[in-house]
Amino acid sequence: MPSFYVTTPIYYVNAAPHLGHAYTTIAADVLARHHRQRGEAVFFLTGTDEHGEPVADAAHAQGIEPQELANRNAERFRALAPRLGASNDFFIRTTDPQHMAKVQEILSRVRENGFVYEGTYEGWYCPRCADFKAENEIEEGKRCPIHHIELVREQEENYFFKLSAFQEPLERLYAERADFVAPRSRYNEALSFIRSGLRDVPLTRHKLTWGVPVPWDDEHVFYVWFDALLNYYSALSYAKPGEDLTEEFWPASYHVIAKDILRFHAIYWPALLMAAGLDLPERIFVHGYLLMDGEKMSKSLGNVLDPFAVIERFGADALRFYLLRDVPFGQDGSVSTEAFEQRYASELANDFGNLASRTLAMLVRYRDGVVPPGEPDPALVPDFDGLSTRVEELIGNAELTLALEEIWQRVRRLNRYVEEQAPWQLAKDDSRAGDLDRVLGTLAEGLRVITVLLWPYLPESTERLLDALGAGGGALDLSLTGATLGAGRIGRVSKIESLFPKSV
Ligand code: ME8
Repeated sequence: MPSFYVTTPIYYVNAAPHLGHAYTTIAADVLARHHRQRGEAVFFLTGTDEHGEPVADAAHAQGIEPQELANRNAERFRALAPRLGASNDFFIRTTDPQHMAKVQEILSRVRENGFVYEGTYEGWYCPRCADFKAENEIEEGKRCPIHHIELVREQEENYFFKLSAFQEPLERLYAERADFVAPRSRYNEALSFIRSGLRDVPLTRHKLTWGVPVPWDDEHVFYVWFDALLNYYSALSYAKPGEDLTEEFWPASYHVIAKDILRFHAIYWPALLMAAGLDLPERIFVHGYLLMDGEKMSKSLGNVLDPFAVIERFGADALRFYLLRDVPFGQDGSVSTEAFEQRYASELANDFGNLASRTLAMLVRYRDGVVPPGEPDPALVPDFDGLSTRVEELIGNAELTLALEEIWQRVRRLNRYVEEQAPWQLAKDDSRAGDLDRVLGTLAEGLRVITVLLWPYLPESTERLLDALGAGGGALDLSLTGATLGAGRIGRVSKIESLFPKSV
């Protein structure tokens, strides 16, 4: 069985989760579910990044220890995943002792392999990003381009990672693997950063104590980014008690991230893996920012929209749908409650919810819930031809929004089919019973196909719908191979409560 390993970034626990975190977790979950539908063995990882300055500073500002703040906020992130409908197989915390031991092991190996040396670092540092800024990134007034706060001039004795040794190997990697980073614009951005010349970077911090101790020098902890990146590797060794999943799932298939952390994932990470003699991930999928009033939403900027509140009122599926439908995956996009409510009413409640409830209601009213056997209507067959293959191709290229649009066109096509065929008219005329059979059978089958294809996006409501479509017993097949018109065998259906009620 082919294996598929997908990750989200591990989120900083300096504050509670917000919609931006929810967005990445949802996107990664769509990929995980889609690959399960392909029949692959899937491992889906998310978690929290708990060391480093952003967390230590936030804790001290509240007068508590970093571990206490980490414990409190890690629980919030852990609880968010299932509320979003995310099907992660494990939740990693970088304060897990197994992770910390693995970081020490791998980074010691990097040193043994000759890629670590001692030196003095001097440069501009943003404590919120936990990142040293290159001269050409710095905003007017020596400010951070993301947080707009003043940068700190840092000078300290450090151990360095010889990133510069990977200039050529990275250029080769990018030349050989044109899809290593997607979309293409991000690939180009990473490549031009490499070509501008790579400088060595600090591997450890001297002044900080909140981090993984450096085994060969107890006055240092590892720089949080190296600790954090290694989560993708360490998790496999202890996620399943008594078993090591590394062999089965390493290297990772996809790392899903936003563009803010591109450099770490597209440059530092492959370089670090090469230095440790480990295989590189297949691809890095980079999405844009969710924007409110044109600014990136972030904990430190304070302009956040609470995903828990949205889910409370409209359900996780509505949030998943809105984010992947309204913001083209890979680009920045504004989010607003108005746009959310508009999509909810016109697309979820009207297009999809109505199609589902009226199809099932007509089957119950006119045929006692029994789906008439027979071939699907030739009038509709061409519109569904090649659909699941197309969806597979698009999702395979991280085109999550385009894939959803392909499916949605069929939702609309089925609604038009209902209007064109007017089953309520056919039902008035006994001589047209055969036509009514064909229309109802085709609708049931069309609804089944789009429900299977929508499952990664709307897991909760599609599972309810599949239950109603499979009311005759025997779970309906969720696999992609069954997602073609005429492939399914629906026996009996039952009515359902509205999937997306209009008044919530
Ligand atoms: O960077 N729009 O953690 P973080 C879209 N710990 N996505 C957003 C977003 C927004 N406005 N805001 C956040 C870190 N995200 C490190 C990562 S990984 C080894 C270590 C999402 O809490 C997006 O995925 O700042 C972004 O890359 C991530 O949260 C940053 O989360």
